[in-house]
Amino acid sequence: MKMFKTLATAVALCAAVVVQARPLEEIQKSGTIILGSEGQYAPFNFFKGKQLTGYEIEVAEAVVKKMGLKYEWKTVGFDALLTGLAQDRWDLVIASHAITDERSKAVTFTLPHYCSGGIIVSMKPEVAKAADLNGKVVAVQTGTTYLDAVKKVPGVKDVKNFPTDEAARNALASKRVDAWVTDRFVAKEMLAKAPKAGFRTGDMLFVEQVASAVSKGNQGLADAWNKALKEAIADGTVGKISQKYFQEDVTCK
Ligand code: LYS
Repeated sequence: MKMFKTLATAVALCAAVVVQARPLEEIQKSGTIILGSEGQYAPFNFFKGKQLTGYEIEVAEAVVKKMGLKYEWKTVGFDALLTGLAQDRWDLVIASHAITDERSKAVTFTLPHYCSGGIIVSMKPEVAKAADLNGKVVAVQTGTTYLDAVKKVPGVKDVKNFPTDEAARNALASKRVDAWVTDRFVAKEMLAKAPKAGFRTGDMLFVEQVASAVSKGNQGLADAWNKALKEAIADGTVGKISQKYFQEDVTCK
């Protein structure tokens, strides 16, 4: 009896730990793909009232339509999104994650849906280049490639982490930091929306390709997504969405 109980506990533990990502066939059978995003990163993914929207939200919805599926969105903090794939909380994450070697160890990336990079934003003309960050305090969102990049800039006095990109921006606006590093298109949109706020963009620190991610090795799903994404780029659907949000084409050329 005791042995049986131990065995039963072991089986239950295994079942709890080994969560299997849903393969494409299973998603197709259910008819609905579960998508994960952040919802706090305008103009890529954000809430307009109760409605989740933005460049990559609209791109995802167009891609899913081409895949012949319905979608259901889940939103959580940026930091929890990729781990949620391994826990099978959603089938695919689209939340402005750049393709990096580190992340590629844990997840499988699809083809990129935009090409961009990290840019320096400050309120002083003398803080514009990487070298200008020497002795300065810089704000970034936790878990981002901006954090990794700023850590590598020699002489930075302090890197302050914030749970959202908006909180990092607010730290700059209230002059608690000297600079903020964010995505170049996020900065572009912000400057266009608030030209008198006193923000200025400086140099780009690095470039990156941004893609969605599926659970590590869920290749069937990645392939189906890639095929539909290619079609959506080729037929101009993605280009139209890009023009709407950025007045330019942000796809990778
Ligand atoms: N593209 C950056 C990265 O891959 C930032 C994404 C930030 C989303 N709020 O980490």
